Amino acid sequence: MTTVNLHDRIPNNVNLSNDRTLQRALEHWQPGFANWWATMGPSEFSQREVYLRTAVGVDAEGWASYGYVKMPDYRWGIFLADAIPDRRIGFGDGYGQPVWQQVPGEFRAQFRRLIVTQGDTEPASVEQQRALGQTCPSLYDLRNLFQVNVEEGRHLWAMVYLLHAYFGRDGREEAEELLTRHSGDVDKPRILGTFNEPIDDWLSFFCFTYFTDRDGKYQLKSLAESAFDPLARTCRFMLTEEAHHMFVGETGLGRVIRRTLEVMQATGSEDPAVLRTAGVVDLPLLQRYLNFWFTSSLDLFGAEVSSNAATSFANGIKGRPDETQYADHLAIDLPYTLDVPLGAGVGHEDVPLRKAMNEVARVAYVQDCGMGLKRWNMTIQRAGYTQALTLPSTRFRRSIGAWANVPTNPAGERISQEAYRRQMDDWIPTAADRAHVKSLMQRVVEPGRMAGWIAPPDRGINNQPAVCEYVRR
Ligand code: BYC
Ligand code: FE
Ligand code: FE
Repeated sequence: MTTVNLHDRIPNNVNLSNDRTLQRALEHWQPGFANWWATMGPSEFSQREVYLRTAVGVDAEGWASYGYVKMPDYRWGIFLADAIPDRRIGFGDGYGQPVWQQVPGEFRAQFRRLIVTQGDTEPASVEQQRALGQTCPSLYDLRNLFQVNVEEGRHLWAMVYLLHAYFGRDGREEAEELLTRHSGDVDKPRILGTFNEPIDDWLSFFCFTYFTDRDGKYQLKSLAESAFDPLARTCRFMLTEEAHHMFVGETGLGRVIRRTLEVMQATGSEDPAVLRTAGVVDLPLLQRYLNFWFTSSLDLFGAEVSSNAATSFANGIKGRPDETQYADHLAIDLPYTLDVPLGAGVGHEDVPLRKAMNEVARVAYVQDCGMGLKRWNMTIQRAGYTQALTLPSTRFRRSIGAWANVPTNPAGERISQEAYRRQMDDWIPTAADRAHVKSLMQRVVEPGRMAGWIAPPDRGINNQPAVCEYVRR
């Protein structure tokens, strides 16, 4: 295993102290990061001690150490998964050749664009989530929010390391830019759509960590296949952190549902008005939140037909998630059938598989999204109710790709623009929905207490009790 230098100014397992120039460049970027965290991160809580895990190694067992840390003192660092000896390119035209330790000049622009896009999402999410601490439902949830935030900060470090180490001056400039674009900024927004959507309440946060961090999982899986080995190794390690983010989303939404079911049983009512008065989230409202964040996150995979994706695949830049599951890693000349708008209905079009790689990843993602819904629906059924949560069609409410701005209902059936506009309030959160959710967002910070709209977690963090002073003064 590579050695982890935790006591360097920048913790790392890349032997940073052996490359003085790089070390100095990153140390030069570091205060900018600290300043960004202090102004755009959860700064209100900078003096609190938070029970956080910190990466201290990269092997599967025991990479994490838990303890109370003030967030500004968090040990953000550079961690790459261990190199796989004699690793070979796993897909595309260079299949079977040795992987690269440097970026080939001809692919530099493409790599830079992907790394910048990936890097841009990480601080964006911290910016989106920065006010949530004010309305946390419990100290357990507050701690999880901060854990996600510091790790997204570390993911930014991961991409900045690659930019500094492999892209020279351009890379250093891009690293600066990552701190100057801001989520929702009218002049300098973040690159991808979802990362400019406000996350004002915890229901949105749980949907975001369920759906949008899961896009992160699939994009990182694709980049973990890359022939550029430092990128692959970085993404492999990031994936180990990502699991917790999706856990926060899945268990968060699961706890919301459990609490709603308790109140449905106690009141003997499924009427949203009754449930709202009782201070919980009715399931139709939750469905609209799911619809919103799922459809927004679908756009993050790019267009169904993409020559960017084809070139990236051909050149070994970006593979498919879990590339090893396929028998054929060249994917030449195979057709892939897509649903496309045809007249007033839905038609089919065969495109070369390589051009459809965004869609291949999206399909895997949608299937993964479905797992949580299955579990939640089981809970609902067991409680004796017939309501079920669903994922809308991938054709619904899209802004990118073949279905962009094509009006359909959540089942994916074509409808008129007029009908689409008229029924939108049934499909995505209304102003009244948001106002209700907002009214529930009261800060609960007494150890052991939980807001009334969410059930307590089954267990605590790192074998600690569920009720524990996870954040303290
Ligand atoms: N919004 O050829 P296409 C995460 C642009 S999440 C705005 O289909 P391509 C995280 C696209 O850039 C994971 N623009 O694009 C989660 C292109 O623009 P240009 C983030 C969009 O390249 C939670 C044009 O449309 N990682 O880590 O095949 C918390 C044509 O599209 C959008 C990555 O995304 C959009 N939604 O695919 C924290 C991985 N979609 O170049 C973190 C790196 C597309 O023509 N990025 N466009 O000006 C990529 O792999 C690719 O850039 C994309 C797009 C998959 C995003
Ligand atoms: Fe991330
Ligand atoms: Fe994440």
